[in-house]
Amino acid sequence: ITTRTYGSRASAHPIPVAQQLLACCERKKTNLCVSVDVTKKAALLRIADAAGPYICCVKTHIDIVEDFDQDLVQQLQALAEKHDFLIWEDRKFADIGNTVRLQYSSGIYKIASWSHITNAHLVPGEGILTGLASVGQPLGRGLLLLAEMSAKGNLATGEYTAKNVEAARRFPEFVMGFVAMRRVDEREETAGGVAPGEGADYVIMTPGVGLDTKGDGMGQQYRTPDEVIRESGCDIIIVGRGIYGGGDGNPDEEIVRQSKRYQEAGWKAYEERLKQ
Ligand code: UP6
Repeated sequence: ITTRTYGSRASAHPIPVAQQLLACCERKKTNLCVSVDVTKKAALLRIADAAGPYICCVKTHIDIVEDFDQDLVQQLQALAEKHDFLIWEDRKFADIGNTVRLQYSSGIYKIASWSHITNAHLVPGEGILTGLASVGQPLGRGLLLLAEMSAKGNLATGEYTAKNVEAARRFPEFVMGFVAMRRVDEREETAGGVAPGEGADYVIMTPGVGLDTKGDGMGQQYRTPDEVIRESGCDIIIVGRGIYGGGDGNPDEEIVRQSKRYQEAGWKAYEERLKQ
């Protein structure tokens, strides 16, 4: 588990978007990414604006927004400027290289044109990375591989997780890290890992974070910021319903209150980790 600061990791990182993310964590003293899973444009923008001061990243599922338009993208980009955060479209690409190349660049959403970060499953093999990198790398985008998942009974374990780490090492200018539940890049249980401090520096971004509940009745499993950041060595906590509350979202005051609460808990866990 790394005890280096976000700031020192930012300056040494080879991928510009990872530098930006880590530098933003250091500057704003936050390792919180808010996941805004709402179906209305106005709700998405409202939540991103309210949470904005307390976060390093907004994660979207753009294909659930019923009234999506180009203006949503422009307004979200303006909020990212205003509040100093990055945008991650949680697209979870999972097709062959040629198909994902088109899904990433084209269609209604043109994800690569506005999303600093996106992510992919390695199920189709490394061709998916060749396809996505052909679009994203020239634009300075970064990719996360889903090496592990938070949901109960998920199949991203063991040898599959290790294969994700091995594949990432073959795309050092594009794969900036992993969605994972622990430091999968370090050699403990993972065959694909190396010893702490050796090899590339990956950003581990971790969903399934909540302070008030253990699950959602649909397989989601929640851990606390302390378990995720200090005990498991992950870098970024991703919080959705714990902040926006489900539906069209909590009122602004509640979003601000919860964002501050998770920011503080995540940062405290990080400071404790630095002392270990
Ligand atoms: N997400 C997970 N688990 C994973 C990968 N991604 O929960 O393994 C995503 C979900 C959702 C968010 O798609 O957008 O993280 C979690 O939301 P929640 O905090 O409301 O459960």
